[in-house]
Amino acid sequence: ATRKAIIAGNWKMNKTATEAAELIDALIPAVKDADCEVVICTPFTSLVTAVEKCKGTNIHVGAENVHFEKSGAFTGEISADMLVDLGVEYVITGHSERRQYFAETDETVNKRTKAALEAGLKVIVCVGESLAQREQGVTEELVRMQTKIALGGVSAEEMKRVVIAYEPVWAIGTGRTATADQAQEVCAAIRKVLGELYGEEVAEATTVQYGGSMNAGNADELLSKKDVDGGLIGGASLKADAFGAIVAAA
Ligand code: 3PY
Repeated sequence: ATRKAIIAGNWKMNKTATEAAELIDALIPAVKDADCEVVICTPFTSLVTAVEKCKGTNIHVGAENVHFEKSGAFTGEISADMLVDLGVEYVITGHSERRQYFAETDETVNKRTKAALEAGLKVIVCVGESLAQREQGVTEELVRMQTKIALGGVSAEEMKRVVIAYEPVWAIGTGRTATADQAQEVCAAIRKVLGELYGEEVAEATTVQYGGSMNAGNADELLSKKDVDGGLIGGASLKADAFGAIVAAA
């Protein structure tokens, strides 16, 4: 693909801040020669460490979630301004684990995405179908709808800071990966929706990642596809050598 490829690690609920420091020390040399943009999305508790350690390196730091209100009585939540103030650059919205376990809906994904963009963050918006939905043949319709709702009210200008991650739910943390052709098909469908919403220029410029058990062994083939512009990496992002190999493939 001609667009900027982004390889982003999604650490999920892994690594204490102490462990994060050790992993980042190993990641820095492993990704320093990257041709793509490299991002690590860590738990909130590791963000200060990550921002500090990644200063002056080619690693960009992101959070895994953000609340949509600016401040107030929302016990336990973190606002976009709080992330920006720490020096955090990216945030993931709508990961399927948040949809599945934390009552995330297309509407709240949209609210989080808009709040994050308004605060100046770059946003990795996740969409993807379940196994039942794929088997019913509604993958494309579903992903089109998720993408449209998530981007409601987002301007073409703001799209410069939006990345879409296609993550089939059946491939997340299961070790099952979509085939490169399946990934290509849905990433292309997402780009088509972006074209309908924002025009060809924005659609062609937007990074669309694949996520779901991407690893050092399958990254090459997935990333060789025309509309697959990088990856959102789960388990393999927790090992410096595996993450380094995926980055090298991009
Ligand atoms: C996975 O690879 O399992 C992911 O969910 C990446 O976000």
